[in-house]
Amino acid sequence: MQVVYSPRHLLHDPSTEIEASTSHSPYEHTGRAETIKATLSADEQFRFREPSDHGVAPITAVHDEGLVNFLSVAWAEYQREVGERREVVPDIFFRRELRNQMGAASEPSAVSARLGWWCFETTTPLTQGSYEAARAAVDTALTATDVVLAGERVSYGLCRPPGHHATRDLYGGYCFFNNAAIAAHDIVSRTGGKVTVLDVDYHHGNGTQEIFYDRDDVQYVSLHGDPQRAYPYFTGYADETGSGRGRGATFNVPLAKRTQDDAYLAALADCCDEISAFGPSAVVVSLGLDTFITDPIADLALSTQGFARSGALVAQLGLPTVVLQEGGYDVEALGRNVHAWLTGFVGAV
Ligand code: SP5
Ligand code: ZN
Repeated sequence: MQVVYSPRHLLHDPSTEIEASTSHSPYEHTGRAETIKATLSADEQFRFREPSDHGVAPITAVHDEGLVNFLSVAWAEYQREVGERREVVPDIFFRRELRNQMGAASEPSAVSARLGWWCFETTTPLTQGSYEAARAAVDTALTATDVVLAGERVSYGLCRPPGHHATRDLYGGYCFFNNAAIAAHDIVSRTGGKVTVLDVDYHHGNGTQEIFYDRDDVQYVSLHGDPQRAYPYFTGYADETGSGRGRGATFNVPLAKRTQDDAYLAALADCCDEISAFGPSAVVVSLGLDTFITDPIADLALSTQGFARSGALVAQLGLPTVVLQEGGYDVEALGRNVHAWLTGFVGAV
């Protein structure tokens, strides 16, 4: 299997995360991608390559150009306007209700205001190299897509930072650009075929869902911790099924605390039935391993063997598959869990 990896992910190197009313070392850090790289490198069936530059056009095909432009200048602008900081986090968020009865808002010019305009939460600090790393993650996803469109059955893009929380015009949830959505849209625009994004990260991929919510050419299917108790809280409910032409092309399965392998695999089998009924020509998997039993920020209870079974079940769809890295924060187990999922897939082909 081809693995796409870029050392440029190291340029996104935050030292803090503001979460649960504390400032602590970040769950999403460089060591995550490095441990996955080390584990897969030790198995000769994984062949590594670096991504090629795909430019900005595939990004602005799914994201607001304003978000891309902002991220490209925000860190430097903050250093000039506010002061020298290692990393930059919003201290205000725009909410529509601030202007009730006062007409629409528009983007202000102050960088502090612009942060709150383009970001939705506090756990995604911008560092000096974050934009370059986020661009590399997109190139990683698009290069993995190229591998599959060239005829390989499956490829793996070791994307970092992850992507599925980034909406058309907001970043957050450790995500800047929505790598999976960009890849899915790229497949549709290059092949004309329908695509499914299957999201197995613990967290609902609110960004991917939003980007495709009204479209009938990209299906979004997700299993995740019930948003009644789990981040991102405001999306991922079972009654969110799409709108307009996209009605019926979104499928959410909220899961109970401590869900184990057998129950998870049964839910995943239902998802695979939905995918087969949609009839896509390719699948993009948002692969999060934060469903693992000892993940520090989640509460499901999958085992490493459960990941192997998940990969095998997805392979049984019989479709060209681009697997892209999302979350997974038990770093000690992360490499072997990714390895289990991918070898589970290959073993079932
Ligand atoms: C890509 C991805 O997995 N993003 C996840 C972002 C989640 N960030 C906030 C998590 C809040 C978790 N709070 C639980 C505290 C346990 N100590
Ligand atoms: Zn996650």
